[in-house]
Amino acid sequence: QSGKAALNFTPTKEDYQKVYNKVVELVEDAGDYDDGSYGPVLVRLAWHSSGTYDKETKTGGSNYATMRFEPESTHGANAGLNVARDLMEKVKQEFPWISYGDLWTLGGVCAIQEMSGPKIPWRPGRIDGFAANATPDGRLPDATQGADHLRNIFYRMGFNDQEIVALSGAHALGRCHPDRSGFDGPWTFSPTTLTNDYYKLLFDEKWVWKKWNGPKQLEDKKTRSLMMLPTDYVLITDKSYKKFARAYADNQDLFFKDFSAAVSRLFELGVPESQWVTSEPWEMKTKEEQEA
Ligand code: CCH
Repeated sequence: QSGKAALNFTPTKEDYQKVYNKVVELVEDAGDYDDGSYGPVLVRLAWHSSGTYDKETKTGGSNYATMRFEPESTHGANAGLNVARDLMEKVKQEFPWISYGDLWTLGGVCAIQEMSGPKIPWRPGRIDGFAANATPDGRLPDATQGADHLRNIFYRMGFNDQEIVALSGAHALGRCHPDRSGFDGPWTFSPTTLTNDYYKLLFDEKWVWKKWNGPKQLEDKKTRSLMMLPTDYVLITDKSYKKFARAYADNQDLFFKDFSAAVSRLFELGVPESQWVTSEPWEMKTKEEQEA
């Protein structure tokens, strides 16, 4: 579409499905990047663009996609997310009518679903904002801290302990990069497939502090190839978190159900009700379902 056509165009669910399908194409075309997929870093972009929300002041969240602007783009927590933003820019060029907030969250939904995760109900309606809509640094969690810090951060977004534990299961995906966060390594042996292995490994492996010059992180004693952040480890040391972590370790269906609900809500944080184009979120089709 030309820029002019884009202005007069009211996209339908089918148009958003086309955007989804374009993301699938790009995610799979990752070559040697990380574990052969851009999926995990797209999930992280969607999460970091949403997780700045503060329910008291109703600031932050996915509405305005303010991570496009400095200084938010250079906030320490967002290091490396330029990879994901640049990838999404290729989608934006083909579908200029979509807002960045819708694009980034739909990218996260697509990545989760295509990496064997549950359906994440999603709907469009976010609008592009300005640098002035950005929130100050420090709203995203700090991996070196503990259980209370996680509560402070996630309660501010409006989540409870169960949802904190469910959302953390995203760390079944992807890895830490020394040149981004300083931490190193993946959480699971299958970082491009969503499973409940993150919880299982937390309980089943013996976790010891890694001896190195980097930031404090744990490694599994047996293979020393997996990692946990201090904030991951509190999910089995804090009594309230542990109960939910155990339930998710024992039941992947339960994890998927709760993860889907919590992520769907996460990606909607900060969007005024009046902006949604539909009252009921949609389930976008996976590539596999469309081929069937
Ligand atoms: Fe996370 N995450 N995350 N995380 N995260 C990192 C990577 C990923 C924390 C810290 C880190 C969530 C919650 C938390 C993903 C999704 C979610 C990294 C490594 C750190 C550090 C970054 C790097 O070096 O590239 C902390 C602390 C919390 C506290 O709760 C939540 C919630 C989600 C999504 C729902 C994903 C996916 C990655 C992998 C990214 C990649 O590039 O592989």
